[in-house]
Amino acid sequence: MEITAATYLKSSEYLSQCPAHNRPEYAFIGRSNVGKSSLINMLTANKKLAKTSATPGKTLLINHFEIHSTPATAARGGEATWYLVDLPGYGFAKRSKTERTRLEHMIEGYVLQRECLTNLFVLIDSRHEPQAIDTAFMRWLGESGVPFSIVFTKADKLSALRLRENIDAYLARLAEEWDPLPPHFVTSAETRQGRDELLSYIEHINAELARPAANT
Ligand SMILES: Nc1nc2c(ncn2[C@@H]2O[C@H](COP(=O)(O)OP(=O)(O)OP(=O)(O)O)[C@@H](O)[C@H]2O)c(=O)[nH]1
Ligand SMILES: [Mg+2]
Repeated sequence: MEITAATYLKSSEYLSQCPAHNRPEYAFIGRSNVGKSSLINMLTANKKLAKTSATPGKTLLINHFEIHSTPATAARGGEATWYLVDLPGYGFAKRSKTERTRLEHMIEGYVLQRECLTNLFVLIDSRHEPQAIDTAFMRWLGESGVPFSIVFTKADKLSALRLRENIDAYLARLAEEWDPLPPHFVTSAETRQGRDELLSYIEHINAELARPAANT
């Protein structure tokens, strides 16, 4: 799939302010600073689309981007329009209790009630061991029936060997709880590793949703 246009649409504090839910929507979530905004920029090949920062806590609203794409081959269907959503990070200790609660409610309302949310990508820093905040979040998604996939980020910060070891260890830990494991991707916003895989995953889901049978 080729992205032909990617534009910022709007930032919302409440679900009711989000754009009309008439498109497939893919949202990015994870701890503060894990690389959500950078990944959106990497996928759309536009470094300025989503605001990134070396300081955690940059994204504070639900940010919608409208994406237009064309299929890799004609066999894969026609042009598509869909949304990418950049969400605030969770688990940033330096926020006030009031702000943390506000963000938690915002994220929870969005994740549970956004009707067109097709898939949530849960981002995990590939350098880190499993953290309770992430595994508990994924457990909650499973219990709530929210479809999600895992995206390991910042792969460029590790040697190929360490990367493989870390991801295998992470997946082994998840396998204690999940069968089958959620789909997973290994990415780097620096080297663009994982871009083709993520885009074809999205393309595949978009094509499934566009099939006439899905509309009846
Ligand atoms: N080396 C490397 N750095 C990355 C990568 N992805 C993100 N970063 C850096 O990590 C920092 C945080 O990136 P953001 O994309 O702003 O992270 P975020 O998850 O959107 O953060 P919040 O909005 O604060 O929750 C920035 O300094 C990025 O340049 C990556 O794949 N490789
Ligand atoms: Mg961000």
